[in-house]
Amino acid sequence: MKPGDQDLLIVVDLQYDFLPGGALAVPHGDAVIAPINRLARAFRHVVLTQDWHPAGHASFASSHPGKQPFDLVDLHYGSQVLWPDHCVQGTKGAEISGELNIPHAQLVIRKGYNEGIDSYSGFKEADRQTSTGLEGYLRERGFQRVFCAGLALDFCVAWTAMDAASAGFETYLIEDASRAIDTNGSLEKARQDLEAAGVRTINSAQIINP
Ligand code: VGL
Ligand code: ZN
Repeated sequence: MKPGDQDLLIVVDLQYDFLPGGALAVPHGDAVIAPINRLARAFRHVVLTQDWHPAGHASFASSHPGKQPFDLVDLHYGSQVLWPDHCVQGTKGAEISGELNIPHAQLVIRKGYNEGIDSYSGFKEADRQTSTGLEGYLRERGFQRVFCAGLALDFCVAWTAMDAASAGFETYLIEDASRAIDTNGSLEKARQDLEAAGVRTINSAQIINP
């Protein structure tokens, strides 16, 4: 499993708003920082994703009068979980954590910047049509295997991994380097969807101490 030149690590949404004290803090989200820093040293190629919403984004409960965070609404592309305002462009909460130590990361791909469409996946927005361009980048770079880790396991990490798999990359989700939000059964559902998509779950020890 030792990473080679055609392997890519995607570090998903390691931003202050998903860390303790943040607007949408993932329980124990900070526990992923040390394993991700260790993993990143084993990968020559690393890409970061960054959730990057305009104020008033359609995924914010505050944009829907009478709704609360974690409620569901129907948007034009389907069902959408509503969130507290988070990762607003240019704010501290949207910054990638300074504790992440990956100076060799090659690309930061932003997502969720279209006001009316959410984007859990680093590849494709929630309308399942609009592309971020990441698939073309990975293809052009010649990567074959994609390893995903970060926050949150049941949303942005899962969707990114599933889209990597459906784009034809051999895809792994590194469980001990990810943490879930787990709202309304989302973690169990993500596990089923990941398995159905052919994403393999592994632990960082299988990469670092093979
Ligand atoms: C995420 C909910 C809303 C994530 C992003 O990074 O998993 N979750 N926006
Ligand atoms: Zn978001």
